[in-house]
Amino acid sequence: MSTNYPFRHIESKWQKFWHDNQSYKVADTGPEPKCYILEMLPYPSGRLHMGHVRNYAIGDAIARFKVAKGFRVLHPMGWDAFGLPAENAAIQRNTHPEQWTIQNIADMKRQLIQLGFSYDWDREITTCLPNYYGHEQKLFLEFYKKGLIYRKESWVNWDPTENTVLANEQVINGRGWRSGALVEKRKLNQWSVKITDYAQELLDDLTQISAGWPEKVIRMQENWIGRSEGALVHFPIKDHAEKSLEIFTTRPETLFGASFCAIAPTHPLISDLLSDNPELAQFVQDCQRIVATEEALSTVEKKGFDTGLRVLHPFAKGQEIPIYVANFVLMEYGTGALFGCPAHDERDFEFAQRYNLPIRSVVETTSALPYTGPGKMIDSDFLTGLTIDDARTKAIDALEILNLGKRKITYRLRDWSVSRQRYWGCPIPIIHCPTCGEVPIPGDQLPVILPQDVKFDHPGNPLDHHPTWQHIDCPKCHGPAKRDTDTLDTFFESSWYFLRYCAPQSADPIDAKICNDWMPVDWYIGGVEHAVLHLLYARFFTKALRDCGYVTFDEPFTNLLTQGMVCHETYQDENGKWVYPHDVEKDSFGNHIHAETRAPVTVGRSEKMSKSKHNLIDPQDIINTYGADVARVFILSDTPPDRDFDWNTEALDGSWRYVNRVWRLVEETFARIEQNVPGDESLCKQTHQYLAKLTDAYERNAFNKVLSFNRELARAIDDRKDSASSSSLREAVSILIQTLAPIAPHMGHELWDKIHPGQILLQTPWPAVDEALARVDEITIAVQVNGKLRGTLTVAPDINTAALEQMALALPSVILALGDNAPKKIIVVPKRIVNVVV
Ligand code: ANZ
Ligand code: ZN
Repeated sequence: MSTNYPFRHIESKWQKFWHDNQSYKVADTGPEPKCYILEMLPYPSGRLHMGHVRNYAIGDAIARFKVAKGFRVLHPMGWDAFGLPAENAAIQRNTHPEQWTIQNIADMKRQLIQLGFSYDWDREITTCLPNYYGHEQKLFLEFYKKGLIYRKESWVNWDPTENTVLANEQVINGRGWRSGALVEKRKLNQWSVKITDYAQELLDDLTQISAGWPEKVIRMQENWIGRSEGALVHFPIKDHAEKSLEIFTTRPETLFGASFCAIAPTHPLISDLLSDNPELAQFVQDCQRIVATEEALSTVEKKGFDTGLRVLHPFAKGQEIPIYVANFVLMEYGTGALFGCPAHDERDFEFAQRYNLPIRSVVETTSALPYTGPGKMIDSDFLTGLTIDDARTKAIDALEILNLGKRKITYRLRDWSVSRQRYWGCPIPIIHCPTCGEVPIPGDQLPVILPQDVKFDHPGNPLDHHPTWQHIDCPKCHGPAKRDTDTLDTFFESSWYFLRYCAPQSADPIDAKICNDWMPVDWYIGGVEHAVLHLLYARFFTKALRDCGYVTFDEPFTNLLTQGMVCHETYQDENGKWVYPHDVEKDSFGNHIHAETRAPVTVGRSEKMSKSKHNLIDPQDIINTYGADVARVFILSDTPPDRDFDWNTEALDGSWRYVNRVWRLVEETFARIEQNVPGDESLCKQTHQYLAKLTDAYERNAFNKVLSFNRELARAIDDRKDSASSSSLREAVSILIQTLAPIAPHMGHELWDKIHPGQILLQTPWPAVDEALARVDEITIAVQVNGKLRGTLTVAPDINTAALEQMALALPSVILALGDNAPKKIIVVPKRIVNVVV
């Protein structure tokens, strides 16, 4: 027997070939139809993880298949290179964020090349370089001119130790994730993007893409946008004749069940009318301790404070309703105020019980309260007897006549706050002048480049501490002014990079012509964790840039594939400490033990690979031991791309054996292929039947199926390798190689070169299915009596039902099973089962 597949030599040979020949460089024009395959760009943390390998192996298989199918494929790669980890690394290791980032990019790029991915590296984008973020500043200013970016005071999470704003996700149990300090609410001037202007379009256009996106991502986007139809209602404030409290409700028909109003702790009414109440001030301060995300609020205990203020019911003359300040009311939603109807809302019910407020049913029910189902209105004056829907319309009409309210559609979607008090991000190209106010940096002074000489020895934003950078003369009045020292949220960079890949050297941020030709992306592949924010921002950018005249399409991504997570069992030692997989062995009884201490190890659930649980496998180890092709075959085996992948060491060995088997199969068949001998031709039919299945599996991105059909084809070849005619063997082996190559490209190229010397696999079109050969002329059908298997029939696939029933009834085993009973009915499941029921 021959030796193992020599992957080291072969993989580096073909990587060099692809590089030297610029094999993956793609032209912006050409006779072939375009196809844009895009994988989410990685954050350059320094090392690829298994999730990257899976993501990029999927993208590469699609890209290589499309190339073989005759498309002109754009398949670029880049780096989402701004962000906090670089600053943390700079602080911890005393390097510069840029140096750390650039080094990491070099390391990860080497790994991507080692994996043999087919990227057009001429289009590489690094978002932390001025030739990317400078263009981003131009786009920022375009949005600014259009009124799509504005500055406003908003409440932020302030970490008093780090002197910076924290994102909601960076606040854990009310404390800064790194400093551990109690986070405060502060009002700061922040730049915001008016994504809410596009709320309805972002919702409506989901129908344009729903065919190509996973259903669950569409639902998540819908929920995030969160359209609610309802009404604004003005409640006159007692003893303040000129003032009223404006609330938003989705259930105006329940107004007769109102027993309190509640306002957010930051509602302006508090400073307006209640500023001299120290107890209230204390309550408000306590509320601000907890971060007001909807998620946090849904779990926190509902608390309120009676302000003493009363409002008048808009319909029920003389009825007074108390105003509470409540910790569960969000200032950012609706009007920051609501009326509570305890009988028909869970949260209001809880609140009313706690503060002894009346609970009045206004929808008829025999169920327990609170009741949120359908029904007829009761005890509701002019609404009594109506259905909920009719009552809603009538209530709003009445409010409009009284001039106390109107119809209103609200969205849960908030404007996107993009200011970060950080160094390692795109500088905001605006100047603040004491005379002129906000002044955009003129175009000829762009890009605004980050200063290199910054220190990380103070907490807070290094750009603020820089001695000179922020001081600049105002471009308008030439007086002394200051730069904005905030940088942009890194989601800004990832919102348009796919447009820049189309023409990465363009002097304009986006080359409209080229971009309109390449876009939209045909397949976008990435983690489902980006189902909401990144994908929504990218969709928004596309629409906003369309309205700025840059592009002509509405949606950036036609098809979306959200890959599942890569998971691994978790291990703990006797003290509950996490143990790395490479430290775990099985003893001779099959029990898991620690390789060094020999102490027992408990095996926990399979979970997403993570540093904290130590259940990581380093892809570099797999590449070093088995090679890139085996790593790729393994990560695409057994599991559909959109499902979670459970690490399985036996399957890894199985992938290694399979790649070796194909290698040897070509060696073993080679002499016969070359001899041109006649022989058994039956392999032709099987080859084309598998080719049809393999092609279909590629079209569906069912790479697990691809690999299992490919194995079956290898088995068929193995069975006939000594009897098949040379021509049928040559065709079968060629198709075996070609249909494995998008997943195992190095071995594919090597074997192709062996069988077709001088031909380059990458330039070889996908084999055409011979339909006549591929046609299945017989299928096997199970015959049951009362659901029990009694026999099988081998028939033509297009046989009609009547003939099938007759054949089934004529089977001796069926006659025997029926005995004297006449069949009552016969159920035929096309192409599969005939069931005779007696
Ligand atoms: C009265 C009412 C009666 C309500 C009832 C519900 C049930 P969605 O559906 O998510 O849009 N609300 C209004 N503004 C709020 C805010 N700033 N913070 C927290 N809650 C707020 O939710 C709309 C409902 O949430 C509104 O309808 C309001 O309570 C509450 F039987 O008004 B409802
Ligand atoms: Zn000025």
